[in-house]
Amino acid sequence: MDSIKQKFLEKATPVAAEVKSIIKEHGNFVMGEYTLAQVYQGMKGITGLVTETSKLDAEEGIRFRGYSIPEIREKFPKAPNGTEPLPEGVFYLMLIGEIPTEEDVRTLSNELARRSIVPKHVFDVLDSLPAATHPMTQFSIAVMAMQTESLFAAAYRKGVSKKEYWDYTYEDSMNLIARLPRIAAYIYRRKYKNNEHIEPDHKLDWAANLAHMMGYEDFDVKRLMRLYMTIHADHEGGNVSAHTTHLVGSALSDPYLSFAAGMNGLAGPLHGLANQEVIIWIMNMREELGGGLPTKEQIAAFIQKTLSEGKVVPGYGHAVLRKTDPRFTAQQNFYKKYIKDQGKSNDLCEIVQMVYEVAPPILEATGKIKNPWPNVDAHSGALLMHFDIKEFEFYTVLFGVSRALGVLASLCWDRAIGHPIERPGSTTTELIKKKIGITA
Ligand code: CMX
Repeated sequence: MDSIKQKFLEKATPVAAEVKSIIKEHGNFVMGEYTLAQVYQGMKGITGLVTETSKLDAEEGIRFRGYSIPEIREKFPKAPNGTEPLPEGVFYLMLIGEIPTEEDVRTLSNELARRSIVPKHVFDVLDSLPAATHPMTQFSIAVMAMQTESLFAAAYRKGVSKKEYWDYTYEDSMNLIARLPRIAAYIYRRKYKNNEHIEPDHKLDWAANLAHMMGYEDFDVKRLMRLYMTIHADHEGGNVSAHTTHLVGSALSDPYLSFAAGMNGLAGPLHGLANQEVIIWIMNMREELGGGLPTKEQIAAFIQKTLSEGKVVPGYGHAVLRKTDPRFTAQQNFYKKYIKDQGKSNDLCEIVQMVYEVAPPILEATGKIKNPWPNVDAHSGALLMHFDIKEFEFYTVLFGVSRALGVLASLCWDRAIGHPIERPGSTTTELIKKKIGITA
C-alpha cells in the first residue's frame, strides 16, 4: 500500500466510526429549518450535505480544512524557487487533513507521475471527435472513455465487500488526478496547436507539467498554473460540480462516471464556463467601443446594457459568497506582483480591475442580486490571456483539472465514511398550495 493511502486509512477509519456513533447517538438533533423560498430557489442555505475537504464562509471565502487561500499561499510547500503553493499539497491537505511536509508533497508528486499513463484508446476517442467539439465536451468524453480502467467498477463486479470500497475509490481517484493534465494538454494541442503533442516531463510537478505539455515553458506560466490549480480545487460540497460528483458517486457509480458527471455541471455558464464568458463579455465590450481601454462610464453603460438585455454579468455574483472572492483577490495580487510591478501592464487585467470598481454598485442597485462582488472567474481568463493562452473555450478545462483535486478527495471520504445513496424528497406546486392553504 502506498504511504499516502496508508495515511488516509489511518485518518479515515476513526472518523468513519465516529460518524456512525454521532448518527446513532444524536441522529434526531435538529439542524435547522428551511423556507418555501429555499425549496423553490435551489435549496440555498439548507445544510444538507457533509463534505470534509473544505468549507465556504459567505464573508471570508473558502477554507480548505480550515486554511484560507492567503494562508495556503504563505505556508504550503512550493516548487524549487517557486512562490506559489504546489496544488498537490492542497490535495494532500484535503485528503489527509494535515499540512504536508515538502517530503509528503514530493512523495505525492512521484506517486501521481507513476500513475500518469493515459491508455491509447482515450486519445483515439478524442481523435475521432470533430475538432469543433467544445473542449469541455471533449474533456468529459475522455474521462468517460477512460472508465474502462476503473478498478472500483471491476472490483464491484467481482463482489468486493463494502468495507473495501474506499480502497478502489482511492485508486481510481489517484489515477484520474494523475492522468487529467495529459488529457487536458492533449485536447489543447489537438484543437489549437496543429495536433502536435508534447511528452510529459516527470521531473516537473503536476501543475508545471500541465503547462509544459500545453507548450508553455515560461517560469511565470508555471507559477500561474500552480496558483490556478490551487485556488480552483474545492468550494465545499454544494456547488454544482462537487455536488454532482458526490450525488452520482452515492449510487456507487465509479469515480470516472462521477467525475465526468461533475464536469458536465462545471461546463454550465453559471458555473465554471463563466471563465470563458467573462473574456467573451470583455471582448464584446471592446469591439463595440472600437478597441483600446474603455472609460469607467463606458463600462458602466455596457453593464447596464447587459442587464437590460436580460443577461448576467459573468464573473459577478455568487450563491454563497457575499464579499469579493479571495480567489479573485489572489489573482489580483498575482497580477500586481508578477506582471504590473515588473513594468508589464496588461490591458485586459486593467479592464478587470476597472469592472471591479464599476460593477458592484450597479449590480447592487438592481435590488435583487444578492452578491454584487466578483467571483474567481472574473479574473482568471485575463491572466491566461496575458501569458498568450488565448483559447478561452479551453479555460473551463483548466478549472476542471483543478476541481478534480477537491471532488475526488471528497469521494474517497464518502466511500470511507460509507455515505449512503442520496435521495432528497421532492414535492409539487399543487401539494405546496394545499399545505399553505391556497385553494384557488
Ligand atoms: N448579473 C446579472 N444578474 C445576476 C447576477 C449577475 N452577475 N447574479 C445574480 N443575478 C440575478 C439572478 O439571475 C437572479 O435573477 P432573477 O431573480 O431574475 O432570476 C437574481 O439576480 C438573484 O440571484 P442571486 O440569488 O443573487 O444569485 P443566485 O444564487 O441565483 O446565482 C450565480 C448565483 C453565480 C449563478 C449568479 O450570480 C450568476 O449568474 N452570476 C454570473 C455567472 C457567474 O459568474 N457564475 C460563476 C460563479 C462561480 C463559479 O461557480 O465558477
